[in-house]
Amino acid sequence: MKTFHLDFAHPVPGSTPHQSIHRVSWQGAAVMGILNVTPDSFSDGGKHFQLEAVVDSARKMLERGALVLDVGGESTRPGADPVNAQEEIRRVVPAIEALQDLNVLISIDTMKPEVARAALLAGAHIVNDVNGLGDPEMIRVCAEHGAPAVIMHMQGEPRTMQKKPHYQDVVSEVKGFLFQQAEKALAAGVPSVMLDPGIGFGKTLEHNLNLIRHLSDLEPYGVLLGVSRKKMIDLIADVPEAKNRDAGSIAVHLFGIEQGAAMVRVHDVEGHLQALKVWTALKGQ
Ligand code: HH2
Repeated sequence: MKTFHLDFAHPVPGSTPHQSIHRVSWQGAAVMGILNVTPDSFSDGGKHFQLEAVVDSARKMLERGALVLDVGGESTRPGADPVNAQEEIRRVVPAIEALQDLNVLISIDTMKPEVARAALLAGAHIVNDVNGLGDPEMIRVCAEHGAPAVIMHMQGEPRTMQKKPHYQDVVSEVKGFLFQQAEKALAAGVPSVMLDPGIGFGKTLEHNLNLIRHLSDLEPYGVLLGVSRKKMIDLIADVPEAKNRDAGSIAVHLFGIEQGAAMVRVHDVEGHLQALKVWTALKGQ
């Protein structure tokens, strides 16, 4: 089974010193649990608006085996209205502070450098940027705080990205963008990066399928795959309600792990870990 790692400038939960940095390592694919603190997220919006509910959900995800919790304060579902930085900070900072006692790795899911900075100061450890570090200030924030970044590809912006996605060659264009951003970030002092093709972010079903089939093209970087409850499952299997799409999500994620994904971003942590354990046993690993 392949070993993956993320490097941090400072000690974080689960890290061990490794030369001049602190390293979190894992074998096979890890699970990142989604903790949205938004009133309008497409599948779990509103549920975590109370702090006790956030901590309760987080604790359950950890007990079930999540390695990272991904806290987000702005919905990026297709057509979502943007939220200003102040409001996003008001949503995520108290949640991140409330999670500190759990001693868990936390990523902040944001496109805004000021939100990332506030979240890192409040105790987050990783920046998950669906805008792929497109704002150079985001690279500076990660480098200054010694925090790894998840670099995701998106064509356009959430409000309009699904109107007319277009590529000449989706796999090589997405790979070209991700590698270029990864090199920029590492050269600027970001300690470590993971790459994410951005399923559903300015992509048709065909684009998504093609990218998932070619995930291994993104190695040698660690790859994050996020398909949990997305429209893609509905388009394939006719499941209009997002909350009913966990079975399809698990199927896509296991396929992605077979292609080399290091981490999957999911709502249903328990279901994914059950499937992963069975799949790993079958593989004899
Ligand atoms: N997808 C969503 C949000 N953040 N981050 C990464 N790295 N990869 C993804 O695929 C990804 C992401 C959208 O899903 P969700 O958080 O469930 O919904 P919403 O944006 O409506 O809150």
